[in-house]
Amino acid sequence: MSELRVEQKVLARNDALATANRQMFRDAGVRRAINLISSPGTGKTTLLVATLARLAGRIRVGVIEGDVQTENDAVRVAATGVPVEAVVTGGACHLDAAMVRRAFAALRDRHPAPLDLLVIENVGNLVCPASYDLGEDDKVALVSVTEGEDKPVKYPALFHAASVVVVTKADLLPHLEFDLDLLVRNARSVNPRLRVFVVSARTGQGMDEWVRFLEEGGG
Ligand SMILES: Nc1nc2c(ncn2[C@@H]2O[C@H](COP(=O)(O)OP(=O)(O)OP(=O)(O)O)[C@@H](O)[C@H]2O)c(=O)[nH]1
Ligand SMILES: [Mg+2]
Repeated sequence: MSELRVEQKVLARNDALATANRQMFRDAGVRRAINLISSPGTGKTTLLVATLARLAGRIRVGVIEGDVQTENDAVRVAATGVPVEAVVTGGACHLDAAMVRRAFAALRDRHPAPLDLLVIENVGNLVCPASYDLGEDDKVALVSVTEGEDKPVKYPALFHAASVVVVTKADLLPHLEFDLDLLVRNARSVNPRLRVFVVSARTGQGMDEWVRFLEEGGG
C-alpha cells in the first residue's frame, strides 16, 4: 500500500474514533471540549494555568495534557486543583482520538461529575495535530508574538481547521517589531471565520475576554 493510502486509512480510523469521542463527551455531560494547538513554548500551559485560576469556582473544568515526554505540564495543571490526566505519546508528534479516549475514561473514573469545559493541551507542534480530530468542539490555535506574522500562511492547515486564534505573550510587543494586524490579516486570509483573542498570561491583558468566551460556551 502506498504511503498516502496508509495515511488516509489512519486518518479515517481516527475520524471514526473522534466521532465516538464526541458522543462519549456528550454522554458524560461535557458541555464543550477544546483542543489547544501551537508550536512548543507558545505558552499553552501558562495560558491554561492562568485561565484555570480565573475559572475556579465558576465552571467545572477537566484537562487532558499531551506531551511527547514528561508529565511536567500535567503537574503544573494539577497544582491548580483541576482534574487532569496526562498522555505521554512517547515520540508521536500529536495526540490522536484513541489516546484521548483512554485519557478521558481514566479522568471520568476519578472525577465522574459532568464538566462544563474539557481542555485538551496537544503536543507542541504546528503541523501534525491539525490533521487529528480528537472529538473536540473547537481547535484553538495559539501563536506567540515572537513567532512571526507569517505563521498562519506557512502552516495553513491548523489555521484552516481552527475556529479560534489566541495570540500569546502580548506583554512582549513593546520589545519587538511585530505587526499584530498583519498576523490577524494572515490568519483570516486562511480562514475568515477565525475569532481572535490577544492575551498575556503574564500581565492579564486580554484574559477577561478570553475567559468570558470560555465561560459562555463559545459561539
Ligand atoms: N513574557 C511572557 N512569557 C510567557 C507568557 N506565557 C508563557 N510564557 C513563557 O513561555 C515559555 C513557554 O511556556 P509554556 O506555557 O510552557 O509553553 P507551551 O506552549 O505549553 O510549551 P509546550 O507544552 O512545551 O509545547 C515559558 O518560559 C513561559 O514562562 C506570557 O504571557 N508572557
Ligand atoms: Mg505545555
